[in-house]
Amino acid sequence: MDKVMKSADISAERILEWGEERKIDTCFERAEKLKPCPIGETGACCKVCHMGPCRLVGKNAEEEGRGVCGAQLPTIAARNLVRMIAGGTAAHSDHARDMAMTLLAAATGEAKDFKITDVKKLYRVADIIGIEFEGRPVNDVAKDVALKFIEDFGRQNGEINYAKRAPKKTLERWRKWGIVPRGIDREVVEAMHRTSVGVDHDPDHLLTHGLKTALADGWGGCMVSTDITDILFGTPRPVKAEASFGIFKEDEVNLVVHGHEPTLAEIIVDVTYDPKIIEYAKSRGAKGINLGGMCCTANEVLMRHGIPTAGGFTNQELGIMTGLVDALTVDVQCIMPAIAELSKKFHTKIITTSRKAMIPGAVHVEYDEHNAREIAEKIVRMAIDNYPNRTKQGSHITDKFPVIAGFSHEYIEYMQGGRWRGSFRPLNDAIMAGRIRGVVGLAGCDNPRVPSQGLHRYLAIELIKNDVLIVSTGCGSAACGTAGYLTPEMALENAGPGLREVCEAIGIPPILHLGACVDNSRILTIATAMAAEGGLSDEIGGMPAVGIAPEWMSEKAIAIGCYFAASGVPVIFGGESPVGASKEVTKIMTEVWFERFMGALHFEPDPEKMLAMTLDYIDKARANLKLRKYEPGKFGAERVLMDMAARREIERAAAPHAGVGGINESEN
Ligand code: SF4
Ligand code: MSK
Repeated sequence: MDKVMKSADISAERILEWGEERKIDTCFERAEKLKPCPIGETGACCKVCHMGPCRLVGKNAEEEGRGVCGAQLPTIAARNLVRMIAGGTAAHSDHARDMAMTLLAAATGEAKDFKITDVKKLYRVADIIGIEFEGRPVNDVAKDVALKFIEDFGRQNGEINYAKRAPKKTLERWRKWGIVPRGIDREVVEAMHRTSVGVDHDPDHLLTHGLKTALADGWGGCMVSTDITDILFGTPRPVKAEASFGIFKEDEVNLVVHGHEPTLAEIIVDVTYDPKIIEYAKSRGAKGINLGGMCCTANEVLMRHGIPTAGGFTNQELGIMTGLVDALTVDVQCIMPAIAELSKKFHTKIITTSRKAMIPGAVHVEYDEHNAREIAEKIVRMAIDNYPNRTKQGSHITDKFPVIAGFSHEYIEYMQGGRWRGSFRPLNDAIMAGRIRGVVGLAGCDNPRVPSQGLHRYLAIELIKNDVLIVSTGCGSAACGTAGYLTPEMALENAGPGLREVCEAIGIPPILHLGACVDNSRILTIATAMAAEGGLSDEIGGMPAVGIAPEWMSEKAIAIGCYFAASGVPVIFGGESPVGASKEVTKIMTEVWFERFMGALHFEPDPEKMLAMTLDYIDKARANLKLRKYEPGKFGAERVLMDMAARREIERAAAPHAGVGGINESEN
């Protein structure tokens, strides 16, 4: 990061320069013009009633300042944060609800275009939540699984289904502090109630409910969504694809899926392979149809079908500015309303599809899971019909990089021993021996208020140099992908000696792309498996593991950060702290949460300090676990890592007629 740029992505920067010459505004210019309000930014503004907004500023604001009702700064900052958690939880969990409804409709035959793709995963999930599956028709099991998950939203008392999936000691901590979620909707509603005027004023009490709500997101909404998506569309395993603006083709119809929910996008993928649709594209002068993605819908179809991605959040306007996007179809979340106005300068058609999300200026084609294929076909035809309208207007920047994505929990287990011996033992052993120093979840949005994607990239390189294995999700993955970081060669070129050996032996990149924002739940289940495997911590807390969201912007990121903290992971966010005005709230979220849950949520704008804090947390966890002190290039004894060829040999011997390529070949 020698030069201060708007984006650390060279292609993005070139498109921005092209746009600047033509006075085309993007989020980058708007971020420059519109500085954040310093009072709201640090959590010191309350507007939950119309006696306010009350802004608690000044030297003694924390001790002496009061709003009109008498609320003090810690109460106000805590309330603001809890409302962010509630917003983020609502977003992920409403997505999960839609997935559960689709599973139910697929199981009952009402959504004829959907089917159960991964039966093995369905059975695994059924087993965890106590649904009988042996000897029963697949759709009956799927229906019961869907109904049981739907209960998680409206349950009034008790515990969400997946609470019991957490390590026993982690669950005990949650029970001790009263933060096991009852039902997802209940926790969100209670968060809104407690933070409305004149209700809960104790910052610690408020934040404790914030953690309960966040856990409803992580171990409820996100985990439910990940698992149902795998059941419906297949559990990901590594696929090769490409990333950045060069995924768009000059001579084909470019259709982009953007947002978060994978259901419509999955059917669109299918439609683009339909020979009659391809013929239709050719009749309009194109050589074919090229599907690409943006943000987390991109991550979903990238992981399962190798559909290329144009990148994350801040790339959405820039994608349109290539002039090559014939249609951009959006579902929900992280969609900038600015794209509708921007698209008028080009030929791009913006198509909104969710009944929950419309944008003035966009065309609305409402998605309905009962009629998915017909709607998907209509959208693809709209893109094709718009292809002849393409003009020369546009930056036509076309760089791209190879990526490997698709590392589900199940595949990571498989790659450490194969179909018959899969486990997390080799990973735990490599950490114990000091070959891998620790694990970092690099997640969250990219943000135009910093050199966008730059903090992700800086931290990714520095961490792997330090033998830290990275698991990434959401726009963090996109930032790494559009830099060419998601390839095994990355390990050869940049990883420390221990991590490089591990990556070479298994044939993996040092940065594992785990999926979309909701797939942060995969990190929770991986950490749980590592705890169960033994040799490290017997709960998620205490592992040499840290979560980082260096460029976060969304309320969802706050909910994710808090569910990791409550699960026992120290988390470091970039940017100004949204509770920075209150020392008391900051102390609760760092020191008090660490004492209770072994997790914390820090905010640190300086990337070098973020890196130092991360390595410090990892090294302290190693010391507390009495693991070998990490020294680059010096390792303790550990079992030999099996390479891919050795693993296949074992599988051939154990099951000579079975496929050897993946975890659930027969079902996918
Ligand atoms: Fe002001 Fe209290 Fe109303 Fe908040 S709740 S806006 S602090 S009067
Ligand atoms: S899309 S929440 S900008 S990660 Fe999941 Fe990216 Fe953040 Fe949205």
